[in-house]
Amino acid sequence: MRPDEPRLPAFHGSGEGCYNAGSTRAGEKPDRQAAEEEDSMEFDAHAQAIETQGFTIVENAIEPGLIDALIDMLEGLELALGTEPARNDFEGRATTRVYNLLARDRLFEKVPIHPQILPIVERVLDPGCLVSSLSSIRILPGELPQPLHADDQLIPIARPHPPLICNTMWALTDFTAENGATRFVPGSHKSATAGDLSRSTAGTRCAEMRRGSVLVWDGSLWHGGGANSTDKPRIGLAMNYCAGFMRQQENQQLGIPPERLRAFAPRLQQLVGLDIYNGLIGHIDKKRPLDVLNGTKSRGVIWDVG
Ligand SMILES: O=C(O)CCC(=O)C(=O)O
Repeated sequence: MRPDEPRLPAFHGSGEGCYNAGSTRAGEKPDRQAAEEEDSMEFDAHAQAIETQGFTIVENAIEPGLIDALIDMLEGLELALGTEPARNDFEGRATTRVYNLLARDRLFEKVPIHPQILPIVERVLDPGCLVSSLSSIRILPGELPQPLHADDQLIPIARPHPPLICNTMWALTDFTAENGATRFVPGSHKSATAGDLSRSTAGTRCAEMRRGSVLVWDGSLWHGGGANSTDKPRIGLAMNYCAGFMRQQENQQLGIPPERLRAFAPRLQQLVGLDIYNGLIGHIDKKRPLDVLNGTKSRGVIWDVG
């Protein structure tokens, strides 16, 4: 936030490597249940903020070691892939992006299931939510503001509507007003129209946050990457989720090799769409995709119950 902007309520992650300012007094350790209850109340508060204002920032959510590893990995990937900026205004002519990250390296498997972020997304959507896409966004010096948009604006459903998409931006570097921090229009998730695709920053606020913090928003919120007037890149990870009954933005089942899918943690397998939603949606001949992939016996679908 800019200093003249009202501060968001301060939330503190309590994951490994994070200092949770409110959780302990010196020499005192809360028991596991108390810590879980405290986390749960924080997740509720974040979900409530998304409901009312369209966004929240989870400060210090990600372990510094994971941030370092992600930065190194992305640098290596961009070099290996020869990644260049796109040639369109939306992706940015001075921005590099690497898509389909779950297929690139096992390190990225930690991202969709992060214990300080996924519970918030599960509250905004529901636990049957899916990974919609996972990509990196490196805004280079000289980039202009991205056109203002809503991530659900290609979905032909009247607005406003309940959240269908819940997206997150992981700050791998500090995000500042000068280096391209994401800009957004608070409350616009309740608007009857989507973003106007203008580059104007009038009426927008800036998600200034420290490296390791995460911006989480309702997919109806108008937003866009900021301009970078510094001499250093702004690096973010766009970890995006959608409702379990929707089509994912990146095709996870074909885009990730079967041997990689088989090795995912069970929760990640669900999140990429290898389970069925509400006991039915996504089945193959009444089997879960995961059972088809593994040749294992399936529990069947909701029709088989009772
Ligand atoms: O890079 C950002 O801060 C936002 C990017 C974004 O909203 C998008 O590419 O859809």
